[in-house]
Amino acid sequence: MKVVLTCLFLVLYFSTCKRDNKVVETPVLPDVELKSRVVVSGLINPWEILYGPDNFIWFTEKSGKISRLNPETSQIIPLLTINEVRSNGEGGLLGMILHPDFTTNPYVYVAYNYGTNYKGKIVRYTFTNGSLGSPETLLDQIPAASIHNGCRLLINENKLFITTGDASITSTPQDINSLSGKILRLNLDGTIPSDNPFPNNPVWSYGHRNPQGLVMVGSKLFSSEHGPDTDDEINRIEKGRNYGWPNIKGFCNESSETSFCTLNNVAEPLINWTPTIAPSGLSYYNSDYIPQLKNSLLLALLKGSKLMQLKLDDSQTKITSTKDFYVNTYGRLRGICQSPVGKIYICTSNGNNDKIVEVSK
Ligand SMILES: [Ca+2]
Repeated sequence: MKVVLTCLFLVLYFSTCKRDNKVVETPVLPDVELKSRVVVSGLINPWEILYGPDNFIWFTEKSGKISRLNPETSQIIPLLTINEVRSNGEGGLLGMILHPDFTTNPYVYVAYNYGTNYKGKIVRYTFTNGSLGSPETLLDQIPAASIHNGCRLLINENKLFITTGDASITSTPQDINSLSGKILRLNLDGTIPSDNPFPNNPVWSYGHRNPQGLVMVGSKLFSSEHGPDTDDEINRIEKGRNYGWPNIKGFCNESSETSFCTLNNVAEPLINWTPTIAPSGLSYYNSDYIPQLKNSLLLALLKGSKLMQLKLDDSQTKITSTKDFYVNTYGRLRGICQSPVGKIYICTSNGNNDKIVEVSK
């Protein structure tokens, strides 16, 4: 009895009590209290925010502007306006990523829409003496439209991943010879990696509608994706897999879906949402700074107008719980990034007086 009581007592402080009464060393810490602070306001449709190695937040605005923000002083340093960008509905200057070895390779990769026949392209700029120049186009002629342009960028192991939407033409995501409705993978010079799933083809996965979030967790790639009137999704992206759009929405759970799913080995989402919430920016939090967020995906929601925590299991293959933050506090949220310390930054997408907000403790 005494042993049992001792164990129960310890459970109040520690997550697990082993059968031999030795305590496993995972303390259940109380949640730290979070506070949020508007770092800057008055922006118009910021889309991507990145925490740079210079301790500035680099961000795009859909109209074509790239800027750096000092999160301590709120000073904005404009870097470049890309005159070629044409903002049209959801399209414009969208994704951006910095080279992972930025000090030795000061390259900035951006995704934007342009031209009267409206296309998307991926361009690499070089950052020298405080300004961006020497644009090199790495990929061009990505179908674009006023809706569903994807454009989230990610670099992992010297490969550039690019999400593309269906650009409102639903016949293209199942066509591996079209650049739309895909997650693409390129070498950092724009060439096609020899180990891509389809020879001489930038397609890494297909059957996507409009993925707008992309993050690597260890060796696993996750994306967020806008569904139609139902079935927003989080997917684990695997080489060469078909994610079903437009034949499949969400899980392979309708009688009309099962044969397509079987024939095409369709990958099902980890989680889906109906009614839809419009998921966009996605990050992975594993810092000790905010312990209750460790091993979680963090998701910026547009329609849902909140920040969502998606807690992962230890193997990072399942979402075990979700929790909402800042519901209707800042409006629609588009992008998310983190500082090395573990502070979180989110940007709003309300179309006027947009903000970059810091979440700290
Ligand atoms: Ca379904």
